[in-house]
Amino acid sequence: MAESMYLLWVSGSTPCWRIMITLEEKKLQGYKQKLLSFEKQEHKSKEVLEINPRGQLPTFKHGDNIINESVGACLYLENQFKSQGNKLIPDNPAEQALMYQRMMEGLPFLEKIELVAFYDFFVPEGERHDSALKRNKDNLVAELQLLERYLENVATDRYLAGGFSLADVVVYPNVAFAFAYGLSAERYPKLAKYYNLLKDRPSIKATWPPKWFLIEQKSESLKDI
Ligand SMILES: N[C@@H](CCC(=O)N[C@@H](CS)C(=O)NCC(=O)O)C(=O)O
Repeated sequence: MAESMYLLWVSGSTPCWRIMITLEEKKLQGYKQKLLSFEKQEHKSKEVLEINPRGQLPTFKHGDNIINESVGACLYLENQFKSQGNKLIPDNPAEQALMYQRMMEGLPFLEKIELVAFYDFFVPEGERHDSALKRNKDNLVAELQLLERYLENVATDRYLAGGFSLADVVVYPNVAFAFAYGLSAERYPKLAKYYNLLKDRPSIKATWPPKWFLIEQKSESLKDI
């Protein structure tokens, strides 16, 4: 079954990582994959554009079914392979509601991180303003503080929405990304505990990005947040 799947990905992309974690959790190892390079503009190649007209990664196919949006792909895989591997959407209505809530509200988190970590990269020199950067930082701090509250009781098997679920598949890569860019474990102890508890989970360990995009230049950019 996994042989009919094809993932085009780039290292350090948290949307790509979500699909890879889900494939591991659902025991779909052996899928076809290709690691591409942004530096070489491979995400704008004919091969990618034919499957994903946005020219973005992840680009994902299962047989003739194309589902490039990372969260859509994770939901698709869970639905198609419900009884295979680990269950990622709980049945209990209260648990399911919490899972969807945490998963969906985790989506803008990545942009909030990037607007601080890559501020100089995204905003041309003449257009940078301290007030804009400060607003981006305040938004990120508010998000991180909320996550600290959500993770108040974090422990083994007690993550963002109870047991390991799609909420973690979606949000954890962004948390790891923030720590890779220097986020302080002292200032965000619950997030750090969450980060460390899941670091060695087989699906996460097996798919850990071999290189974070631009990390060479920006690895400390979140240290004062
Ligand atoms: N909403 C998409 C986001 C995909 C996305 O933004 N991918 C980035 C890498 S993380 C990309 O390909 N950027 C290059 C570009 O937009 O040209 C998803 O969750 O799958």
